[in-house]
Amino acid sequence: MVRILDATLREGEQTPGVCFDPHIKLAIAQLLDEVGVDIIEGGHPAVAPEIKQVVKTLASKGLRATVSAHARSTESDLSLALECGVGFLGIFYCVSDERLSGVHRKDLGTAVEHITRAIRYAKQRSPDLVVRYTPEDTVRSAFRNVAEASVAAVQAGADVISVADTTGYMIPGTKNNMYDFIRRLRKAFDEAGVHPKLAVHCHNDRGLALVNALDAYRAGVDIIDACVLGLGERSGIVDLAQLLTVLKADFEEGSGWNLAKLPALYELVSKHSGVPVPVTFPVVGENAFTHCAGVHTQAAIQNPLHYQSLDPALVGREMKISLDHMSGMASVRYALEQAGIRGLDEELERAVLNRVKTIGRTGRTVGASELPYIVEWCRKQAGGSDGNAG
Ligand code: HCA
Ligand code: CU
Repeated sequence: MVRILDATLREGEQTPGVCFDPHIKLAIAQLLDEVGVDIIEGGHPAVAPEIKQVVKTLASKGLRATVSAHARSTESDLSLALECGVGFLGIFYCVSDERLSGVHRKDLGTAVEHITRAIRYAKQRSPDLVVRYTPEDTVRSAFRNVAEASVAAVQAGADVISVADTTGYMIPGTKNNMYDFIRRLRKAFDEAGVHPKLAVHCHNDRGLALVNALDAYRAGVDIIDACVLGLGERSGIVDLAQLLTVLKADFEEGSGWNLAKLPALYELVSKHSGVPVPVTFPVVGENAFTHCAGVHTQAAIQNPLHYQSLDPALVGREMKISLDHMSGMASVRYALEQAGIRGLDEELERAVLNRVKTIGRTGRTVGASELPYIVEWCRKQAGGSDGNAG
């Protein structure tokens, strides 16, 4: 079983303009717990006292999920994180040659010394803590640096090594692909006699975060990071709902997940992040299970699978038919049936369809609550013209 780490409260808050109130963070964590994610990254306690307070409160909330804190490899960052009582600690330090010489002004040996000291310190203070080490920008760093730092990190006590595609750089089918990277790293670990769990953190700069995460899954990673709405730096990371849905629907993962909670989770996060859910967003978008064109609706009404490959019930949703300029008679009849409006003759049904199409051409759809008024209007027009004729 793969495990899921949700990073909405940490990486998600690195989305420009996103800052959740502490009580909203608790509500988000509660829903994440109900969905069934395994690890909730609560924040980076050294960033602000309010963040530390939230991480600490989350850690003592008795959630089923393990609460995690994010930290640089400095003693002050680590102390603040450890004071929160978390069960999981993520330490990151970039070991690319460019970063080592340009930013850290250290050689690899000194950097490794720094990283291992931090891990030993954390493990000494909290022996049961699960420690993850991330060589930031893993996939663009020299492989030998990543391998050397990671092997040393594991020998110092790290339990998990995370492969971060910090800039959304990997492309399946090219030499820079996540599957081969994970396999190569696992081999290097085996050769060094260390056996950490592997995690993956995929950014979405090329729109390939989910595909790369699935590539990592295929290569056998143990933990996958995701965020609600795919929030995060720049184009964010893997979208949680899409990841969970694919893993459950197509890979038999997540027997304990309750994906029917996803719509409520997305509504909450969208409202308080100010990031709207695009209508076309898979799984949770307004249109994700809505059929529009006459040909589609006619077939979907008979059997939704003609035009759906996912069961909306999996995520607590229903198939919908859109009433607009694309509608045909089947759509109108279905909508009337759904609204409990029965006994219309064909002429009246056609009048309703014409009205729906006219409204649709103005660029909007007809909602279920509007339909009875259209029926009433059309009935009156028919009655009126009957009257005139008589
Ligand atoms: C960051 C970068 C990070 C770290 C991931 C990790 C990334 O914002 O600190 O610590 O596992 O994408 O590399 O999110
Ligand atoms: Cu990131």
